[in-house]
This record gives sequence, C-alpha cells and structure tokens, in this order.
Amino acid sequence: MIVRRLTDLAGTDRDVKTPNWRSRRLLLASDGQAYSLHDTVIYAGTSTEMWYQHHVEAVYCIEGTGTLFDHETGEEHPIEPGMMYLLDGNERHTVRAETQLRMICVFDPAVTGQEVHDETGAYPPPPAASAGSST
Ligand code: 9YT
Repeated sequence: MIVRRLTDLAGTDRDVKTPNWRSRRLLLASDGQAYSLHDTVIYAGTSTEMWYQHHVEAVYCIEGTGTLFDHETGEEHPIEPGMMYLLDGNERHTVRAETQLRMICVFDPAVTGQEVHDETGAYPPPPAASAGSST
C-alpha cells in the first residue's frame, strides 16, 4: 500500500512548476502502476495549448472556472467543478483559466516525473515507447 499526502510533495521533485501551472504528482511510473495521478493547479488568466501524442489524459475539475477549446472540432466547453474531460484521441486542446483551476489528472501511461510540455504541447513518450521507436 502507498499512502501519500499533498503536503508531503511541496518542494520535492514531484512538485513540478511552470509559468502556467503547477502539478503535484501523487503517483508516478516509479510507483509501478500503468497510470499517474496528479493534482494540478492552473493559474488564473493563463491559456495553455496542449497536444498529448503519447498519453491519454482524464481531467476532473474540482475548483475554479475556465474553458476547454477542442482544436479538432472547434467546440468550446465550460470548465467548472464537476466537469470531466477525457483526451482519448490525442486531441489538440487549449485550457483557459478564468480563475485559478484545480484539476485532478490521470495519465496513461504513467509519467515518469519531471515532464513539462515540449514545443508541440506534448509530453515525451514513456521510456519503453522511446526505446521501441529507435529500433
Ligand atoms: C489540464 C492540465 O492541467 N494540463 C497541464 C498539466 C498536466 N495536467 C500535468 O502534468 O499534471
């Protein structure tokens, strides 16, 4: 059994900070599961374009308001507590935070730790996938 608290993560390498968001990674690949679990804060007034090409992500809003723009369909969805979205088609999307947002995020496969978005908005492929693609 693993028991961990958000307060244990502050200032450790499981607490990843960027100008637009901060992601507290409660579960990582090193914890031995197929998925990782993050408590993410997105700062008020920011707009973040993302395009996960190697991961499926489920996102559940527990605090704040904003919008989710789906670049594939042109649709915009309000984000508020209780709203969930699943990126099961590697959709390019933008999250705009009207107020600070707090999102619970699950990534499959699990992220390994310090991932931040690359210039395309993706996280790098997991190590096994990288090894496979180089052969
Ligand atoms: C939706 C979103 O917050 N994306 C940015 C960070 C990501 N969720 C993470 O690594 O926790």
